[in-house]
Amino acid sequence: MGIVNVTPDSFSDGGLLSGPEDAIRHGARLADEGADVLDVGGESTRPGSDTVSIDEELDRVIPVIEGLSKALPDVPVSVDTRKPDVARAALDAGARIVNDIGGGRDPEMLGAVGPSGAGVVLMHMLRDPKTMQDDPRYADVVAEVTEFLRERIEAAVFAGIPEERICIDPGIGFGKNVDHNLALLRAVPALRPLGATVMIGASRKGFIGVLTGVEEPSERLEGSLAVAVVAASLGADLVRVHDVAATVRALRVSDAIVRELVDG
Ligand code: 7PJ
Repeated sequence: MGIVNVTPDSFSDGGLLSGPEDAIRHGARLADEGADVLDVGGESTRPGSDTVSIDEELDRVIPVIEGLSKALPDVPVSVDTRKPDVARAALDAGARIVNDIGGGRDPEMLGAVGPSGAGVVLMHMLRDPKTMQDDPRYADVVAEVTEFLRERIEAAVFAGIPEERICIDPGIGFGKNVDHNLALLRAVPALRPLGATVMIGASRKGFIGVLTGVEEPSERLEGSLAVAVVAASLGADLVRVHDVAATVRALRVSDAIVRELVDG
C-alpha cells in the first residue's frame, strides 16, 4: 500500500504534495513502482494533532481519489479517514477501501462501508491522535490490541462486511511506545488466526528514528525496509509505506526466501 498524503502537516512527508495534480502524479508513480493499493489521506494524525473539518478533509481527498480512480482503474484506492461522511463521499468518488484508524469505533462507520461492497481496514489506536502518545500504558499490549481487533472484526461482520473484505492493523505508533511497537511487530503471527488480512504501517515512524538515531523521517528508509521485511516474513499481508520501489524490491527477495513458510 503506497501512501498518498494530502495533508499540510503529516508525520513525514506533509506539505510535499501541494495540490491534487501533484498528489495524483505521485500516486501514479507509486502504482508504477509496484503499489497494489494507494492510500489517500487528508487528516493528519501525527501525535498531538487536532482534527480537521469534514469540508476541509473532503476538499483535500475527493479530487485526488476521483483522479486516481479514473487514471488507474486497476489499482484500488483506499481513503484514510475516521469520518463516516468522508468515507461515504470517498466511496462515491471511486475509493474501494476505507482505512479507518479509528477501527470502526464511530457507530456510523461500519454502516457506511457495509452496503457499499468496499473493504475496510480496522486499526487499533489508543484514545485519539491528540492524546495517544501521552504516556501510553497497557497491562499486556499484545493481548489488549488483539482482543480489540477481534472485537472490531465481529462488529464489522455484524455490519455486513464479510471477513474477506476486512483487514486488521495493530496501529504502530498510535498510542504506543517503542517497546509496545516492537512487541506488536513480534506478535504479527498471533493476528493471523483472527481470520482477516493483516496490515502493518511503520514506514518512517518515530520508533525507527529512536532505534537508528535518524531524526529526519524521510531518511528512515533502511529502518522502514527492515520493518517491512520482518513484518512480511512474520505473516503481514500488506505493508503501508512511503518508499514503494525500495520496499517492493526488498519484499521480492524476503518473500522468495520465507513466504512459503509463512503461508504454509
Ligand atoms: C497508519 C495509517 C497505519 C493504517 C497512518 C503515518 C501516520 N493507517 N495511517 N496503519 N498510519 N491502517 O503514516 O506515519 O499504521 S498516518
